Amino acid sequence: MDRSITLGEFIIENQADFPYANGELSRLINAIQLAAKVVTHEVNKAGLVDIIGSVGGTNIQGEEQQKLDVFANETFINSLVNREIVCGIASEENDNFITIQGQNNDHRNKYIVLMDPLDGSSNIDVNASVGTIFSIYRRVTPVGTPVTMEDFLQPGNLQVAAGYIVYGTSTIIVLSTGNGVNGFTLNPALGVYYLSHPNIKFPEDGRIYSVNEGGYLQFPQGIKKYIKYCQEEKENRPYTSRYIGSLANDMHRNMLKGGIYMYPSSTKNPNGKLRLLYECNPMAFIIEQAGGAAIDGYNRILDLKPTELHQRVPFIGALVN
Ligand code: P6P
Repeated sequence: MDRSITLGEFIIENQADFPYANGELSRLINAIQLAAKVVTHEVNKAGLVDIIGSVGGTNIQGEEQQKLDVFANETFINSLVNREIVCGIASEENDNFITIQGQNNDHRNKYIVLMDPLDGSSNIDVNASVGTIFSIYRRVTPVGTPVTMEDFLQPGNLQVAAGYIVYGTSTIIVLSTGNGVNGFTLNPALGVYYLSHPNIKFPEDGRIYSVNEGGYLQFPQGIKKYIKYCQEEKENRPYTSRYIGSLANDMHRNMLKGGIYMYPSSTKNPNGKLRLLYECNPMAFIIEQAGGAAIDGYNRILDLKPTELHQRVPFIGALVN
């Protein structure tokens, strides 16, 4: 069996794919893969040490912060801050963005990262899979000045890279720099990620639909009709319903097996629940690179102009056939 290349080798071989490349991609992705290893270690022993449960606080989303949320957030931030690439970070767990001055306090770093450090954290206490979602942009305000909100409120079509990590039966980093989607599986014994899912593309067809059907009565009529369509005994239906409550894990499965994920608007949540900047945009970038489509019900997610750091939008991500 030919040896799969490592994530590091892959990044170096494809460095030229990253706009304005001068080794920054490898340092940025290196920071992310390192943090993912540390989070993997904690996730895998969460049941054994006092890391499960709530820290007693709530984040800006009004969601109870689980200890692993806080640990993952701090791990990714610390890993990114020390690599002289990133000038700002926004996180689901932080009310405002973080300005990174750089080692000479000169704000010379060029990239910003937005992230959901622990996606699906309600799964922690029941030993179900969780994830991390990240989005990378080049700053738009002048290098040498502190980042501003303008740097973070860029439309998703300006992302230079995006990806997610799923902490499941194995840890996989799925990444795109705009030239296709590739997945890398961690060998925990060696601490090395190997290219395990080259050039991921949605299958031509799929029979999985993912939605929290508990919200059915509050969904728009069109979503209700589509859910009933999935359930009809006709042609190759009923489809299979799969929903794990982690966008990264649900979309990872649907991208590999073929399917649709929906978190629609509802009478309870007119803008849905998912956050545009660090859940929907990075997942939409990956989905489109894998041959799928991602909309808010009417508009392409990547074309939406953000107005707030933690704004929510309805989200539908699916294969296109
Ligand atoms: P619900 C996790 O909190 C998340 O943001 C997504 O990862 C996930 O798909 C969704 O919310 C689950 O929300 O309302 O179905 O529990």
